Amino acid sequence: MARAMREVSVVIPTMNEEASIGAVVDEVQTALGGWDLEILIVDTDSSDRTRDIASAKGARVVSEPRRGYGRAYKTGFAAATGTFVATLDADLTYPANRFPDFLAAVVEDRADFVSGDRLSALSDGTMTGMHRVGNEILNFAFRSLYDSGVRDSQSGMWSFRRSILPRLELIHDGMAFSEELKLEVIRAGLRFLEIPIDYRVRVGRKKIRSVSDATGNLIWLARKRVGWLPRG
Ligand SMILES: Nc1nc2c(ncn2[C@@H]2O[C@H](COP(=O)(O)OP(=O)(O)O)[C@@H](O)[C@H]2O)c(=O)[nH]1
Ligand SMILES: [Mg+2]
Repeated sequence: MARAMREVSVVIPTMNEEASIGAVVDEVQTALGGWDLEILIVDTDSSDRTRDIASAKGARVVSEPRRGYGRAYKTGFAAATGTFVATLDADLTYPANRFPDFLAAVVEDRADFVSGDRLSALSDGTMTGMHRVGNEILNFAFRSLYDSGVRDSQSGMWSFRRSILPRLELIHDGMAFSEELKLEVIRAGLRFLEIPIDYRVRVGRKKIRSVSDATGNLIWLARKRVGWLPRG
């Protein structure tokens, strides 16, 4: 049966996030109370109560057994029905209450893609020193290789019109999906806007392997720059 089109689909990847997913769904529902809203949880084999909590609160749970942050987003985007798409992590780090500002920029046609910038106003202790340094190395590489002014290349809070997706070539299944998406938006000639946001301390255990994911992202950035990428 075809699903009714929604105004906005909020896509949230999850893997064992029972400590935070309920509060994240609550925050999204509060923030977007005035919108015709669907919340999609894209879940990879959670063995805790993540799925139950999300569905009890009215979210739709989409199963994606294939591992990977990027894989989860591609599946979630394909399942979304909204005219607009908004995203964030399931770990309570991103401020869902800023979604109205993000979406307003797209609705009012000030931007095609809005991304939260966590780094311009980062409070002490929110990211570990290593996490911060890793982010800055990746941002430096991103800006140098692509001559772009993007401040926070690894941010995962976005809003955009779903109709831009066919213009983007999204290949990466892992954490580098975040930078790939931003680069594709820019490459497609779409208007990219960053909005500074408050970033909070993570609830629950992080899923990235900081050093190997960061190294993988760096190698991937360089390969994309020279057009030498594995397909599929
Ligand atoms: N479905 C799915 N979600 C994932 C996977 N890896 C990470 N996530 C989710 O993606 C989001 C980002 O992961 P997180 O550990 O917070 O990474 P960080 O914010 O970069 O430190 C969280 O909501 C995770 O639960 C995966 O393989 N599958
Ligand atoms: Mg996170």
